[in-house]
Amino acid sequence: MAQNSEKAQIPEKKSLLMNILDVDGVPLPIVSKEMWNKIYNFQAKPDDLILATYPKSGTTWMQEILDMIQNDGDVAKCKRANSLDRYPFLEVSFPHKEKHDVDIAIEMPSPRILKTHLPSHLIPPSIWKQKCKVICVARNAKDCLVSYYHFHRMASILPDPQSWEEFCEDFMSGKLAYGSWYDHVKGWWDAKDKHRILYVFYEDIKKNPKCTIHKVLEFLEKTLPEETINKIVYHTSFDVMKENPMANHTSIPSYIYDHTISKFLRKGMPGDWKNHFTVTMNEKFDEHYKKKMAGTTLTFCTEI
Ligand code: PPS
Repeated sequence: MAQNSEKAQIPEKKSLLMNILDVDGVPLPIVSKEMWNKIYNFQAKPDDLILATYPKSGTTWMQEILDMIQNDGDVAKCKRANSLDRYPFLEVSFPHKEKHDVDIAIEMPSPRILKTHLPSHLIPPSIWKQKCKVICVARNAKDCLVSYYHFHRMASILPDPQSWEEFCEDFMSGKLAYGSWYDHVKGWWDAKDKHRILYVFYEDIKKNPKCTIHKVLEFLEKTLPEETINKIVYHTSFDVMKENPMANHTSIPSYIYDHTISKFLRKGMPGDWKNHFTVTMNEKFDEHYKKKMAGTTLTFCTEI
């Protein structure tokens, strides 16, 4: 793997995540591949809530919303630990944790909120069998790509992006960790017709967070006073989360996330892609996008 001299180095014994290997044709971090049997055979419980996203689509944001809902708007409770330590990713292991997240998930008391970047066809079958509720957050491809690029720059657990142009090519051909954005969003979109899935869009949360919170509450069959909902809107806004060390990932060791290179909560705005795409790149991307998304009813907005 190419090393980026800008990046802090992970201590040697912890450098497990960095290579990407295929599982069923989908590139996954090596820590997912190594634990694949355990991950795929994970035993879900009926009251597990699954948060499924392609990377950089608003996972941390929705997690904060869900945590606030689960804790009835108690901000102090939501600051009990940093985002990564509050709820596990099913398929990931982080160098600062003693255990793989799948083991943390197994031991976690219910009610559990479990995150995953897995495409719908690789999800542990017990999640479907137990009829777990799934909240899927999707974000437009261009902003997702830009965010993923900057994340690869600052996260030592991922391979370095060679150049912006090459990174774009890798995104379009589905070579990045978790594979094709196109297949991922379409796969979950189709799955929503067969399972208990609430599919929401990053751009819609941004446009009207309160409306999304209401949808989530309805999906979870929960009610909260309007005052608490207003509190959740405020606490989970970009500006507030950006200053919250338990939500902005600054409490994660800098050898994992180097915020001097790029912030985890970076722009938080639909449309930032315009600051990165050239006209030529944009035309090429749009043409490719049209082919990949032909025949689906799934549509995104790329600015608000
Ligand atoms: S990860 O690493 O896959 O879990 O990343 P993820 O949390 O899915 O996505 C990170 C991007 O989401 C933005 N974000 C937000 N945007 C708006 N409002 C709020 N509250 C918020 N919280 C996180 C975050 O800034 C990343 O996007 P970019 O475009 O890089 O800023």
